[in-house]
Amino acid sequence: MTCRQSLIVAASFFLLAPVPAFPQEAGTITGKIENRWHSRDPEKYAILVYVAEAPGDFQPPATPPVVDQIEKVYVPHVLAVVRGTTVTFRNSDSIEHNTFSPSGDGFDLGNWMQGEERQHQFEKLGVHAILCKLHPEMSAFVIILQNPYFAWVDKDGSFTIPNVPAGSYELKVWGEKIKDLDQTESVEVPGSGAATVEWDVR
Ligand SMILES: [Cu+2]
Repeated sequence: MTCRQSLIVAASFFLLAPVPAFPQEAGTITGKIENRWHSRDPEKYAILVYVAEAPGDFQPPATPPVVDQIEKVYVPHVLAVVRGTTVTFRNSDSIEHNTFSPSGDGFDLGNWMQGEERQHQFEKLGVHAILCKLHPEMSAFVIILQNPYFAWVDKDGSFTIPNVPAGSYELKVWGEKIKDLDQTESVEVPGSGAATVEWDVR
């Protein structure tokens, strides 16, 4: 191969090399939430902050998250996942349990024994109260979201939602003690860096 031919080969290789996809501009939503119930007991009165709606289709996780039943308590007590996610409900107790939801999708997985699991694929957006017909004191919440841009508020009220595509969004909150679930906060996410939100949640 002549020097000239080598140059042509090298040049065509360069031209044919895959062009990396233009990276989508994304920023972070960070902020602080004030809420009297959450500041009283951040674990008991957990607060979820989420982007109400974002463009695009979002894939549920390949591995179904698990909600366990341990000593007559649902663990975790609250779970937030995107629409279409299948959740595994497990019974780790030596007694029989049931799992049903009177809200959202509205389903009853029946009763089952220790070591067994049942699954439900969640389709309706919003809050699903999870209950056991055999033990009225047992409860959990599965929150079905349109997109994966959400965060649980830290003990001190702060939160961070990373990698949100640049754009204008409405933030919403969910918590067991939050009365007005329609209250929103507008946020403008930059192409890089952070948008900061200070939010007094009723
Ligand atoms: Cu039970």
